[in-house]
Amino acid sequence: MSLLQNLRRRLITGPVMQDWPGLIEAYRGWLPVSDATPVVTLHEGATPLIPVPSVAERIGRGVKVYVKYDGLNPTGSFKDRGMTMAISKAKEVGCEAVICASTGNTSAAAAAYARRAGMRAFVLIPDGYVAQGKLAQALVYGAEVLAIRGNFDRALDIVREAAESYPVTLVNSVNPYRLQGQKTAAFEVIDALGNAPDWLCIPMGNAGNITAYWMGFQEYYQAGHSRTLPRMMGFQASGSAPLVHNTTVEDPNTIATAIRIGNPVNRDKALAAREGSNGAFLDVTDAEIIEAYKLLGGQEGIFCEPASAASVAGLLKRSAEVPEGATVVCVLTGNGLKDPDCAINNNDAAFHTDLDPNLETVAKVMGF
Ligand code: AN7
Repeated sequence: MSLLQNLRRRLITGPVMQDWPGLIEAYRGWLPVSDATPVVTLHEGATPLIPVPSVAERIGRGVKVYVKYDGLNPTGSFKDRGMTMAISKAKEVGCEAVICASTGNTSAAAAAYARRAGMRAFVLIPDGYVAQGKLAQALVYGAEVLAIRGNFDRALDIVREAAESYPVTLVNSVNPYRLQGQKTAAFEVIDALGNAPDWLCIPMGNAGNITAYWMGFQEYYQAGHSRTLPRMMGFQASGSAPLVHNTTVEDPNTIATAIRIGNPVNRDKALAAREGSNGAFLDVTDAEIIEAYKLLGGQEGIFCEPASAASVAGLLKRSAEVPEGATVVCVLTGNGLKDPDCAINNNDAAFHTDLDPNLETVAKVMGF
């Protein structure tokens, strides 16, 4: 039975998804693992590809738009895809501690998988710039959290040096196993659509994910699982857009703290993905990010974090260029629950407070 048939069988038999084994088992033949690799998994992957008609309607011309909702992974972001691989490979060689710098999601995923594997997890974060949900996760998952007076880029410099000097394995996306795991998201998109989309819209921070998707699309294409390759459309926040402007940003700033990164480590690979796919990079303002964030939440029932909404904001900004009848996939990299402060401060909800506790008052507010 081919891998694809095997996957389909998994998806249509028995209680829904009950036997999804996690992405290493599902895509074992495509990943650098062997029988000697102890698989550390939280059964990540197999996230849904959801149509978003309200976004498609804004573009018109028969364009179909889906979101790849990777915020439904076990720790709430796409980082789990890379971390199951990085931690499994670290465990394979007897590693006892891992370290990462993080704007939040990597730290949550590293902590969860490392602790599950019985390792210590050290995470360096920019003090005051990590969303509450992510910080809560790192603490609950048992990481040793070091908040520095400095931004993500500085934290990454430090952990790279630490990994050279001390017995700790670096699990940022400079670790090649991370991207290997993350490329499976592209496999899932093709498995779901039967072909690659015309456009793949994705937020960029360190640009590991765009690199991994491009790798995955190319591998499936070369194996004949897709007839086409997508254009890779990468988006950054205007206050933190080093790839868009081909520069380094000393003091990046955006409401989308996940992608508050001024000097992306995967810069060259991201540029190669853009070149190779005839893609494009563009920046979106915080206001545009929040508009897309509210549209997804309020019209589609899909709650993502602001960094993730950059993919939809970017698509809407470039909508005039989408070919008629095209299929577009926007990657929603993280769950909205990660950043409750952003949600509370950016919504158009009717939130009535301090009401008298009786039916009359409630009915009056309801307009009855
Ligand atoms: C929700 O957690 O860099 O371009 O330290 O959390 O692969 O870096 C997070 C990045 C997009 C950007 N969306 O991905 C970290 C971190 C969300 C993210 C990105 C991140 P890359």
